[in-house]
Amino acid sequence: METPVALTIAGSDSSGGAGIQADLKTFSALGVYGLNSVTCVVAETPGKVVRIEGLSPEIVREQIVVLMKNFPIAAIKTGLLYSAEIISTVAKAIGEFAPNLPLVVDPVITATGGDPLLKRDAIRVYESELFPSATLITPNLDEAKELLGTEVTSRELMEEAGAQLEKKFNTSILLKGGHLPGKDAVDLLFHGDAITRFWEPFVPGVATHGTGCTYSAAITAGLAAGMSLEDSVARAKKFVTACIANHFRWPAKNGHNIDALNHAIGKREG
Ligand code: PXL
Repeated sequence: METPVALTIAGSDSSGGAGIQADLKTFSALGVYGLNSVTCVVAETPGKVVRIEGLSPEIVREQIVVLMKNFPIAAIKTGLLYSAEIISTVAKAIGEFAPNLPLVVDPVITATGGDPLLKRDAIRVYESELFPSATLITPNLDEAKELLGTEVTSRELMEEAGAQLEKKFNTSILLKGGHLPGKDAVDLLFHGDAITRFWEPFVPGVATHGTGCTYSAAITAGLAAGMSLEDSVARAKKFVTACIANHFRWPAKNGHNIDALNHAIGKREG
């Protein structure tokens, strides 16, 4: 069988565990050939964003167009899109060249360490221009708060918030509850009339980033290979948990150890 091809449109993480780098490693581990359109370059470690520079909307578009014209792309994901202009450009390019492909939108707003990644005025453009094309949107609880204006602090509130998001944006929602206290990290998929629950043991004590990027890339890899949305999410949940459980750790240079996701785990198991 031909190797499936997926495209990620996202930012570059200099520390390699999140962003484009996480997406490409994930695609590779799951047997999918990964293409990319870089939106911005982030100088950072897993805990601290030092500087972000956006690329021009023109070069973001050109990367997408040249790939669309030449590769049999089967699914797309978006990660950090940086600015309102880039979101708008990406939405238009997808509308023009790939209106019917599965599209997973990870609405990246803030880094795991709390540093802002997306410009504030960009959230409304996400809602009006990109969400209408999405097959699936994958907010964590902080992002759900930005999108709904209400805090989501319990499993019960997750059920309400997910249903509201599905209705508001008229598409499937994976609401990720990994930040709630508890021994399991529980996520809810709102897809049509069904709510499906996915859970894996929460892996404590790992200070890393890129789990959201990895999760949405793994879902995209499943869709690119023709798997259903539910099966793609189920496999992706196990994959991201394995990447965390098998994390790398290097000794501190300035008091904090550095942890990073291990995306090669899928290959090791296979
Ligand atoms: O984890 C969110 C994220 C997404 N994209 C890029 C990032 C990060 C986190 O740091 O650097 C490029």
